[in-house]
Amino acid sequence: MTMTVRPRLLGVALAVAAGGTAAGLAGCGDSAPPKAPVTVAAPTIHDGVQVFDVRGTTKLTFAPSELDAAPGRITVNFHVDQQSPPHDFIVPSIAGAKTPVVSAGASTSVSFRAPSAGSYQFVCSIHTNMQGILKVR
Ligand SMILES: [Cu+2]
Repeated sequence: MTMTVRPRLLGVALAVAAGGTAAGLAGCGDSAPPKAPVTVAAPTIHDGVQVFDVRGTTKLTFAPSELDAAPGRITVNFHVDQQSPPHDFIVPSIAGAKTPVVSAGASTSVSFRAPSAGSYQFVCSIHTNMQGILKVR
């Protein structure tokens, strides 16, 4: 009898230990690249144009990093934070959705037409891990 009880107890103990280890590793052992928390923005509408204010940050992120839009005209007002490296804002799959490189403390804007529904990645051409998503619904 004790021969069957002991392995069970041992098994439970190992399961708990393994679970604890897995949970402990989940935070830093994930295979996905490190990402800033996703911040989602809805546009303000000016004369039928969807306007988003997007910042390039000192941490090499876009803020917000997700833009929720409908098909149609979009303007992105792009500002680069003080003390930040220069950034640009580019949606590679949408023609004309590209700003010049902007220095710390400066701003620019770009207007383009959001195509049909879908998810369109935007990037900074200087910092390859600096990405966001334009969601067109
Ligand atoms: Cu950048």
